[in-house]
Amino acid sequence: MKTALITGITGQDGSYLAEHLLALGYEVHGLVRRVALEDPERRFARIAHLLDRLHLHPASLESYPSVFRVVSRHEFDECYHLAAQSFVAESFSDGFSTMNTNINGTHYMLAAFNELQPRCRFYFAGSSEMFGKVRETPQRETTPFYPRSPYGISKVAGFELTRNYREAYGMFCASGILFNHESPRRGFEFVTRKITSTIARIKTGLATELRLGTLDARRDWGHAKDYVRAMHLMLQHEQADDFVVASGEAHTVRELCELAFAEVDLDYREYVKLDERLQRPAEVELLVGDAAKARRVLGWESHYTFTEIVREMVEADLEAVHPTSAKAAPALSPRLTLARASD
Ligand code: F7E
Repeated sequence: MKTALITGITGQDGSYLAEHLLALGYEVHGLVRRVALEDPERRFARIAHLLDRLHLHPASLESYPSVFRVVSRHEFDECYHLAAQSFVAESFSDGFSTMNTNINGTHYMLAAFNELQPRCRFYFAGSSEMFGKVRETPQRETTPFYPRSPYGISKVAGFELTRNYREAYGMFCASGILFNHESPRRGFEFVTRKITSTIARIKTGLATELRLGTLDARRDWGHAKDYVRAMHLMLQHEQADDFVVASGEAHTVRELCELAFAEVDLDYREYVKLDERLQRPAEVELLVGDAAKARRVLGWESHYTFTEIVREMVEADLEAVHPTSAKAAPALSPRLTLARASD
């Protein structure tokens, strides 16, 4: 049985990856912030159904000693470093925190593993935001980076740190350059979930409009479930390498609105209002990836289409606002394997 450590296990990707690895027979550990342990109902909502099968360890990506402690006490075959401040707009408001968490946090993880478990395979969550003001279309592994936000800059730094540990110390370090990936577990601040959750509120009379910063930005949207399988495949490959993971299709925010509103027989033009306060100081106009290398080398393929993702998200948000079936909230298991307070 392999053992994996996931940072960011309470997030969208972390929760799907934990499910995937458990299904493959892994022993799954997660790093969680102490504040999350104090508020498990809310903070562990995405992993509530898995809690009695996970090993969670309190640590902060802002504290090297706390990361070092966890890595010194447990042996891991694979580490998936997903934790980050991942909201691009927020990185303009507080670039310093984004840089601190995303760059130093990655460096702490790499340094701790290099010191204590250099044979552990390491995955870094890179991002299409590293391409920013794109130099070529579609973007592939060889496309030069031109980040347009503190978030994008922090991911370029994390990517370069990861590559440097691979080249300098011979560690198995791989980066996924993942394009936007969504699901019903997406945070409400991201545009897909903002749209689908607001549609559910409009449909049930709880909201009357949807305010957005732009309708013209184009993104390559895939499903998070498909993308976590690519993360795992990267660490099974014989050689550490970097891979673009994308659907290869670009859609505008306008098309996303049109499709999502049409799911509930509404016309987006009657509800969507442009609000310049939601515009970013520097927008990334177009991202669309070429995942040919991941398909060819890893045998990765995606299962969900853009329409299926949008439909699933609208349906899930409608169900959340107005449940048709009385589903009991999963109770937190008393068997939750929490590391000791001193861990
Ligand atoms: O924005 C536009 C916005 O916040 C998508 C993160 O996972 O993917 C994500 O980054 C687009 C942008 O995601 C609103 O300006 C318009 O052009 O959903 P988003 P993102 O910034 O692309 C990458 C790959 C990551 O790595 C990131 O961590 O939609 N947009 N109006 C808006 N976006 C938001 N959030 N809210 C609006 O009102």
